[in-house]
Amino acid sequence: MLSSSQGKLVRNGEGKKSVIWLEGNIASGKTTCLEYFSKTSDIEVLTEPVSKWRNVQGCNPLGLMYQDPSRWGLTLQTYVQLTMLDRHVLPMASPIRMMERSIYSAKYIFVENLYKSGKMPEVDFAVLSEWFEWIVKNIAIPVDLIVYLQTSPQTCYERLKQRCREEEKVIPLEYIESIHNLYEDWLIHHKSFEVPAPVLVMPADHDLKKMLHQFEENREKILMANC
Ligand code: DCP
Repeated sequence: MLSSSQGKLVRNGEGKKSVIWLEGNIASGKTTCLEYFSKTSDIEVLTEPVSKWRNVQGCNPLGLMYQDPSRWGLTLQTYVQLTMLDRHVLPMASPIRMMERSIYSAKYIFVENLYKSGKMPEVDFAVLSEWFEWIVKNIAIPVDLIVYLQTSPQTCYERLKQRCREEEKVIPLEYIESIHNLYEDWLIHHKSFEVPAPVLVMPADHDLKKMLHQFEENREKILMANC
């Protein structure tokens, strides 16, 4: 049994741990949500290793991928797969872990998008797919709840333009729409791939104030994922 009040978590029941994945489109507000829950004691928050994707030994695979996806998509996504796996297997430091995205969305959303849009050669897709299948078959990737920040592509596009991350300046609305459709097919319509845990859908087009209110409203549901 677990209860929480004013950011303090009270957990009864020995040794039960829970893992929550926070999923959503580019610029859907994942960072804000993670920041919010990071203030709760007994939760560890793992952000997406974007800084590594922008700088691996002095190279920027994220930037290269946006410049020339056909050439660099495999490079970026191989590194994403490695860095996400590294996050998944990290021993848990708290009873609850909330992590930004997962090795699953890396494959089911981003790799799939590159391939489906004709920007990833078949051989690259095949190699990444075999790597992914091997990993999920042989390595335990725990998850108890998926929180999906559901946005409209237009909202994400506006937020993306506002935050002005250098590499992302070339992203068109159509790219955000494709990512949105893949997420919806996966987590809402259950039309594409296996969904490895129950999904909590949180509408996320709202302004900051309303989003913070919604996080608070859903606090118990999220933190009790495994109870
Ligand atoms: N990305 C990618 N392939 C993946 C995962 C992410 O190409 N498998 C890209 C999309 C973005 C960048 O990495 O350009 C970072 O992802 P987000 O924008 O979703 O991460 P943020 O931390 O910026 O999310 P948010 O704005 O929701 O807080």
